[in-house]
Amino acid sequence: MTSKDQQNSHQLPEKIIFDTDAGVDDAHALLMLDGCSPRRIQLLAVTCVAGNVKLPQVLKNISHIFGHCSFTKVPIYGGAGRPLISKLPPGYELYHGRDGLGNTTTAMKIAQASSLDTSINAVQALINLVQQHPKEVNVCAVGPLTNLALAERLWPDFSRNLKSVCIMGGNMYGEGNVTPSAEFNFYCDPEAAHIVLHDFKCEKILITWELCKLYQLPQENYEELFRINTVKADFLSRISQQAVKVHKESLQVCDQLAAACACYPEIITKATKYPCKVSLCGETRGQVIIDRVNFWTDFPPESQTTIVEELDVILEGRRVIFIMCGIFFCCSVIFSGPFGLLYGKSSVVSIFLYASFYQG
Ligand SMILES: [Ca+2]
Repeated sequence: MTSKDQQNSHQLPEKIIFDTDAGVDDAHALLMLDGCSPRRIQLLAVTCVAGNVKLPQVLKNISHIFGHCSFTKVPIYGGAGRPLISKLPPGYELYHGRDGLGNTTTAMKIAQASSLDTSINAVQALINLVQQHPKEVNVCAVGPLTNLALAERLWPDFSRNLKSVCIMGGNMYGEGNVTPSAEFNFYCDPEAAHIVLHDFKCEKILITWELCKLYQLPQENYEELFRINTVKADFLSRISQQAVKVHKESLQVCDQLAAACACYPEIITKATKYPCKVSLCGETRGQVIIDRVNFWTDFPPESQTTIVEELDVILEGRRVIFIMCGIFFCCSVIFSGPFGLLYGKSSVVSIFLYASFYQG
């Protein structure tokens, strides 16, 4: 990035680590980060964790995704192969496919990404990178939080030296998607989620399951996106076919929102900080418990979590595409055609994805 670019973007790119379990929405999110790089973000590393699929398949999937983006030199690290205490639950195969990417990789021999670094574990890589860039690193965490919890336990100053962590996981009204009360990422490793929500001392932004349900991508939008004639659009279309078979009327958007908020936190228009914990027992295991009425008087204020309640995806989304595509406002007519104001809450995702596709 030239100094002129930096001047134009009014700020240095944010340093981001993408912590992932490599499902379909993780792939969308990673390509969105690609669309924001290098102008808005600098991706320091991809750290992998077992979740949607087992760890070897996560690494295979990330290698596959890297074949469709420009992050070829970004190091990939393998992390926790299972949750801290519980057994990894079955992934949502019906949606993500047996391989996590819509059954598109099962029969394929995928070349290992050249940037896969097996010399250290993802947990150590997280610690090293935060030590190299204290208070500058933002983690976008879109899988179970096992790697982050282990990093905090290995180095107790880990979270204190993070800039922020933007998490897709948990819930704000107790609604679940794998049990009546638990969302998948938090249900995979409730103890790890509890450590992050209770102990982490950096800014924590939580993109909950209920928020994601508000911003699904309607069928007419995702079909339009998948028809765009680029390598990225073709890839995302192929890996998403299994998912849209299950929910034909809309494409579920989860990890994409975490990536959007990590790159453009200004799209968050309504959010409240609360003391949060995670239920570790019984039928509510994995559910986020939010203290909205100040029962936990000893809860440290620096450990509170920001629960995102609304996103202004329309205006900011339009601005985002101008920044990412490097075009002037007068071109907005061209780009806001099918993805403009009329599409309401889903526009940001359309626009982010569109920008990713547009770049190629
Ligand atoms: Ca994920």
